[in-house]
Amino acid sequence: MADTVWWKKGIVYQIYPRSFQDSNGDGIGDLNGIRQRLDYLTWLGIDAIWISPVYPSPMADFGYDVSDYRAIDPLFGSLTDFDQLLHEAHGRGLKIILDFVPNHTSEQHPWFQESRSSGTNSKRDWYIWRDGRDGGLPNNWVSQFGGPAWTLDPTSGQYYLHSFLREQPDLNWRNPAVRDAMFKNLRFWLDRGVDGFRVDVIWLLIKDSQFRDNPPNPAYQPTQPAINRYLSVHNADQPEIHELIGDMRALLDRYDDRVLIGEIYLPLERLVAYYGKDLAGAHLPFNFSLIHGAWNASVIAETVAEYERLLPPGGWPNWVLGNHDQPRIAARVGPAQARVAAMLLLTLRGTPTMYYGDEIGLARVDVPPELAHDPWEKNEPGLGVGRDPWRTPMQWDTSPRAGFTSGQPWLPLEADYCDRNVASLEHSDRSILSLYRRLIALRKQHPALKIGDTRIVSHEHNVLVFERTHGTEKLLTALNFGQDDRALPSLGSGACFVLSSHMDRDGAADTNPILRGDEGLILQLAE
Ligand code: TEU
Ligand code: CA
Repeated sequence: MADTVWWKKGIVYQIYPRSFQDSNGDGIGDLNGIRQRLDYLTWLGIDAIWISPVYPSPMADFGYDVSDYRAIDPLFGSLTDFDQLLHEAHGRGLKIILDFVPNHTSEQHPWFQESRSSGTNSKRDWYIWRDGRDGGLPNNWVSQFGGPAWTLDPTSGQYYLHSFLREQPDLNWRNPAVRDAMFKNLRFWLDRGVDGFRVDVIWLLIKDSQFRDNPPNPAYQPTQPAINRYLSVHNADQPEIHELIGDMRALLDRYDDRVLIGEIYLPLERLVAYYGKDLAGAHLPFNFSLIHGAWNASVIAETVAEYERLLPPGGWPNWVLGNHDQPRIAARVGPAQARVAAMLLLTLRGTPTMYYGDEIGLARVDVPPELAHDPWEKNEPGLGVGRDPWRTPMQWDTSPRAGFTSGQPWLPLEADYCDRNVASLEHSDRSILSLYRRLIALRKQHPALKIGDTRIVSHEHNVLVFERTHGTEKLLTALNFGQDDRALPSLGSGACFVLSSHMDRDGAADTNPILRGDEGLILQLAE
């Protein structure tokens, strides 16, 4: 076990930097703020921090529109602050994973400024420029945030492609010069000592070389975001992507133990291809199936079984409950099931990624329209795609702005932050925060949970039971996704309660214990 690499045995914690901790009173979280909270992260027990983008950016998409890949936006601090954060994190044994945004730059990036300056500029082909077709757009591709994926540039009369906002022009990854320049940017951070990257929309980097129209989606409903109008056959998940990811991975492999995580929204059977041939692709292609599937025992059992079946030999699984783009878990399943979800995430086989604030049970924080920031919400008003309610400030204590800032927080705090905050919950034995901390500690303490094998035992009556084993150690997780009490299958003699999600029982278990509604249990079976 000692030789198991850190990203397999560790827990990743995502920080949305604007919302974690403000250190200078401007109402926006920053790097020094994160550094001030390292003690908390060590106390919680996580192993690696993934920080959403902190590079210079006009913030059209809050950092996912990068104008300089080799610096820190003054809003978040400086390179010196970053180095200090990295140094202090490493001093505590914490890894730092940066967000790399290669699909597009900001329109303010000097490369795009050059590229758009004329049809013959040497950087013209660094982006994706096309002539219109029949007096209209080059093809029918839609932006992920709604509206056409093409914008006409009057200087040359050509259109440029943007899979997201028009302020986020897509780079042309078929151009070797783009690869070189972007790989150099990766090396800049690797040389500084970062422990890896979460690569934004990695499955979108390569597009159809002929720019063919996408076919219509027969299941499209007008209540859905416009991106669902067509099937993403030609603008995403192209075969050539795997060679590119292989090159990216080879670059990381020139350093010690760096991790490559890919953000990929694809069904499991397509997702697993991103491990690459002979596992030479992403170490961890993000598995979002717990975000999109129904919340019940049989669907989750099927998902786990399907994923385990599809994983390539040696491919290491991973699980995610939420991120800055998705409704928080507590909002999706409610506060009682959020505790069951915590136990699921932290006892499944594979690296768990937590989203900041989920450990205090943060749910949806209503953001009045006049305070809304998310450009997606502005692009597709009325569709409920605004991501602000999942990006609100971390709540640390009962002081006036929850300890997040001395100024005006950029997004509102939850109305009940006086009850839901780290300082209050850390001292309460049965709080969700205490539950997360116990689960994290257990995962560290038990090789069966950390790196053991898994097997689904049953999924009847909305109760999922699965086993984790390592050597002679055998643990069982039983999760009740419903509200009714259920008897567990017979455990044999000598079983012990390790932890209930209600945090009110331990010690010897009966042979047929009752699992209460909304309860999760970890049991240790006799050897
Ligand atoms: O998100 C990619 C992305 O495709 C999501 O917006 C997705 O469409 C949606 O959430 C699925 O439900 C990444 C970043 O995580 C996001 O914050 C950025 O806005 C986007 O890329 C552009 O860089
Ligand atoms: Ca600040």
